[in-house]
Amino acid sequence: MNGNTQRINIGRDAFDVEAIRADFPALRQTVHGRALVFLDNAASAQKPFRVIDTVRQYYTDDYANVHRGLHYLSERASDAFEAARGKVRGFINAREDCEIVFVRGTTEAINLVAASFGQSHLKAGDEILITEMEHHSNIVPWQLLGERLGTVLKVAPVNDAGELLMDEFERLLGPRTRLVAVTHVSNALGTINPIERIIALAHAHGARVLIDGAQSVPHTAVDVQALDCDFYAFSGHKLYGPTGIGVLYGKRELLEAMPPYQGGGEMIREVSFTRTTYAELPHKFEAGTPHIVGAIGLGAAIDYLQEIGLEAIARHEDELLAYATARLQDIPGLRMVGTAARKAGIASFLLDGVHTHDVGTILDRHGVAVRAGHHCAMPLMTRFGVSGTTRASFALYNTRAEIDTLAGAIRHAQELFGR
Ligand code: 7TS
Repeated sequence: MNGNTQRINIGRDAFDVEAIRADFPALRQTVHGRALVFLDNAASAQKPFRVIDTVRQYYTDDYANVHRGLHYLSERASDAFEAARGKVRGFINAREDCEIVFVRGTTEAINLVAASFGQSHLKAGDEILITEMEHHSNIVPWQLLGERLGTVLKVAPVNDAGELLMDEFERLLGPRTRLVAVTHVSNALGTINPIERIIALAHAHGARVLIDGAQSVPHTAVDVQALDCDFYAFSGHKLYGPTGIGVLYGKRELLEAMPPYQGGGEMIREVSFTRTTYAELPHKFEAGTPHIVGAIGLGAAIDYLQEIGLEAIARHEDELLAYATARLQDIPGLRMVGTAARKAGIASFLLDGVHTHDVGTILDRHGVAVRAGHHCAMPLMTRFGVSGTTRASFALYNTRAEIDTLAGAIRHAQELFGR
């Protein structure tokens, strides 16, 4: 791979999936003697040369700590780090760069809001409304907060298709609801939630809204100003960027009214043993040396996606999902879990008489990487009366031929288990 750097073909007219695949070196390998078919993208996506090269270049030539020394390299690193923040701002159309807080990922973003917004804006008896389809990252922080503050967690149910029951959601919004925390796209089912309506309803009740965007930003353009959400959280590693970097967007006036999440370097203005004052946004929330190169790599991932176009990516993935749904539903003994009318590129399924982990293992022998299990959404699995599912999740580099391989491998699993 060294010196074999490929650049994407900017300005492709049609969506050229083979050219895109060539941008992702990991996709060239074989697994158990078969071409890798990577369908575990909801867990984490592979990285294009653009990201790999950017990270390599910054560690090689431009590396220094940010916002500290006045020396040349530190200034260069600081500029690149802040430029990455600007790219994220543009990507989700936030109003100001200072509304973009770099964190480790979606999980840390939500924990930051729970700790900081929770401490400053919530008290015992206040209600936080989530849904039955949340990832554990959007459940457990609210439970921890409840243990500390006595806040109450309310949960809006889903129907058998895995769609949020909006009547129930509305009924659960009440005078004590202070925060609504909802996933944009379900990682286990693929359901796209009607977040525009959710945000409008929550605001009409005086509640703030946090959107968990971990599964949405890779697949759809997001405009936080148009949405008018108060917080939006996502992870870099699902967006073809590095691990260990993520984003919390928050409206400026809210972030300003919230206390720091962690204390340390970078987040202060002045420190004495009796009193410390804090830095301006967003640094108030970025204690310690940040994941400098992670942020810069995330900026490169955003550049890459924007050159291809989020709309073109969404079209490609919608087409893949439709094809996969048709192919899988054709398999006798296979049941889809999550059949919402609006879905992003996730196909969760069960096979009669074959344990999900066995399905995952046999698919792996065919070179097909999927996730099998509860997908960090145990309450949702309980709602569907299952312990887990097998999940294929699609990315911009997947193809119909790969879905054919998936379908063939599923049939092989059935044969092995005598179905
Ligand atoms: N929220 C959603 C909706 C997610 O899908 C995930 C990760 C998270 C939060 C947490 O993100 P992190 O980057 O902080 O870990 N989801 C998955 C998954 O579906 N399989 O592995 C991780």
